[in-house]
Amino acid sequence: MPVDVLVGLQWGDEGKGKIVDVLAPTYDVVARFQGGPNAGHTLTFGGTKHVLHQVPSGIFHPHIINVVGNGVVLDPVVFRQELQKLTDRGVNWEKNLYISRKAQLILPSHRALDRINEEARGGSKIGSTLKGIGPTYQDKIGRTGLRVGDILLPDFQERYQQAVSRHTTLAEFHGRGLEIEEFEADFFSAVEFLRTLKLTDTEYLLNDLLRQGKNVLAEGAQGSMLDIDFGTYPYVTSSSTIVAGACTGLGIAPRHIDKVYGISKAYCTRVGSGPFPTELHDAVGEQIRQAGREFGSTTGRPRRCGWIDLPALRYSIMLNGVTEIHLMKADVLDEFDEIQVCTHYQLPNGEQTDHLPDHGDLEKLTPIYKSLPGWRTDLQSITDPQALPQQLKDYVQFLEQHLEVPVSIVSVGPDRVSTLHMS
Ligand code: 2SA
Ligand code: MG
Repeated sequence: MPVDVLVGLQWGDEGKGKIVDVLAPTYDVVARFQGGPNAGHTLTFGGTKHVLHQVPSGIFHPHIINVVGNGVVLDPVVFRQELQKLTDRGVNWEKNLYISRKAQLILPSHRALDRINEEARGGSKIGSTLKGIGPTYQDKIGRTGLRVGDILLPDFQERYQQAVSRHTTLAEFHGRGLEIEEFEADFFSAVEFLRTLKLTDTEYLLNDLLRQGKNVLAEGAQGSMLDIDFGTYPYVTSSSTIVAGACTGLGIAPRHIDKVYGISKAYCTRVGSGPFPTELHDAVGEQIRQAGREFGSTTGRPRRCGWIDLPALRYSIMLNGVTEIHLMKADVLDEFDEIQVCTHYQLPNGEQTDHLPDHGDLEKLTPIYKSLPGWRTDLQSITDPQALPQQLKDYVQFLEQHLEVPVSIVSVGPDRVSTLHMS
């Protein structure tokens, strides 16, 4: 039985949480394979908005097994808070939540280092969420990390102290102290809580479930343009956000993968620093930000806004082998007379290209736009795809032609019900 993978095609915040929630009823398992508390997946149903950071977005469906995979970096303090919030809302997650013993632990000192590293970068900050993501993955790859399973060992405390000593040295390199004492009691009480959860070898769990014929949805976080290899390096996150990351981040073989859902907004946003060719610094960008409520769901930072970027999308689609596109937040463009689509870039020497140059050169590009008529219709009230305005249908068709992948879902509002399945 297959694993379908859902990935963001842009710089994150494409609406992945909503789509996982909509697709979840047809899956038995939802699994997170990378990232950690930097993610903010927003789900809206029954008039209430829920934001998840580390808990997989299948958690609201009682029949779904939710897995935090080995590729994830887990902050026990944030995790406990999230689960407490779910309990307060009456969500019964205890039975259905499994955590990989191989997932990496985010320590208070990782969070401190994230801040120290960012401050040391001066004018070239990554725009990190300051959740400790980079330093934790650094320790993982450097083979010095602590894993979730380590909290069960009798010498966990010693291992923790060793890590803190190393981190203290790194902080001293920047002339700084870690200043984590006030967070440690909370960390250790969250670790106690984590011990009571289902910590397991989730690669066995997932492969057993696949053998039993269960369907798995792998839920990506951030976006393909933030991928550690293929994103706008170094302005990226520290994990493999593309489909390949689902194999290493869950322990499932590529041959199990079937559908790849590529999630894109009808426009484009980015939070944090780094190149963004179609960014709008004008009133139009501000109008998109206000209409789309484009503020970080983890940090509250205003997101940078711009038009949809087809060369960047084609790149993401290629890397992920996307089989269908879900076009999100179309309703945000309701008020525009014209919708711009970037089809190519112009290089400083006047040449045109539809390839993505490396990040330094990306900053020197001029996007070339094709203008399409806007629909000037309130989309949120539409529930039948046939009833969509012709201009939006034309927009979707234009995207399909240029991206060579069908758009199977158009989302016209945050609620579960505002999800139109195109045939
Ligand atoms: P980090 O913290 O090391 O992963 O940051 C590195 C870069 O990755 C970006 N990044 C994100 N971009 C969009 N959305 C993310 N999740 C939150 C959300 C972000 C928020 O859903 O809104 O609330 O601000 C996310 N996580 C990481 C980050 O901006 C850096 O550019
Ligand atoms: Mg988000």
